[in-house]
Amino acid sequence: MSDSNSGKDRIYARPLERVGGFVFDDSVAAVFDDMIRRSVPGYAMTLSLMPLIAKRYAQEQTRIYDLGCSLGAGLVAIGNGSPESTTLIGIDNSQPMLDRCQSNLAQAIEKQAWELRCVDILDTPIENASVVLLNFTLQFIPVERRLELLKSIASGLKPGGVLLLSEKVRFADPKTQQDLFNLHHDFKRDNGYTDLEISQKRSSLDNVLMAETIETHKSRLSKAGFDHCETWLQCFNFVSMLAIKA
Ligand code: GEK
Repeated sequence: MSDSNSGKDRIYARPLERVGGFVFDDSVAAVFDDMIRRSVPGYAMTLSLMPLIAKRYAQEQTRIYDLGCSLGAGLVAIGNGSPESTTLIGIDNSQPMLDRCQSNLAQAIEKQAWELRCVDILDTPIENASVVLLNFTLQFIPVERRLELLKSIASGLKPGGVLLLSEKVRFADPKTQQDLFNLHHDFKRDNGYTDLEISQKRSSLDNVLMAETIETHKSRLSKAGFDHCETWLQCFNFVSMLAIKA
């Protein structure tokens, strides 16, 4: 990421009288790279392995979509492993994110054509796709609209295409849920966040980020039209899944 994205996340460092719902505004976009790397265990590894996934699944003359592309880290990673004839399409409904994404992609992507669209991913037709990324984005979509989104992705994928779905998850077993929740907080503390920052951020995400179980995701992916689905990476309560259209 370029210097314009290198701000340190201090958004919840001071006590707030009222913690509002989390939004992807300019202040978040300015520190987002630091925020996601210090908050999401496995984020860097997910990105680092995306080129291998692209090498195996991206097809000539197809589109590669990143739904909720933020600053473009996923597009750059997947672009690295994809044929030159692919077109990279980044979708996000936060203009501050896309403004920064635009300059990141201009510097990082040389091979492929690319375009960014500031729209809701629920209003985005998926066409002629071989790889679709939902890298920590489905969790922000209302639960009752997730199936229609996945159906639209499955129908827009070519045979042999894949959806890479990364999510924060929860666990049905209360002890497992508590233990992995605690480990996630240990990860954040270890990365320099204070208990105040962790608790204010958690409040801001209440009813904004809705985590589901791995089983719920797998069953929805199957209903949506994916033929094979498996977790390929898990770090505490964060997972990445590969859903394949036969
Ligand atoms: C990465 N994938 O760095 N329509 C379009 N965009 C949306 C919507 C929506 N309905 N809802 C949320 N977003 C990225 C990280 S961040 C994950 C993804 C996180 C966008 C939102 O604006 C934000 O940029 C992104 O989805 C989620 O690999 O913050 O934990």
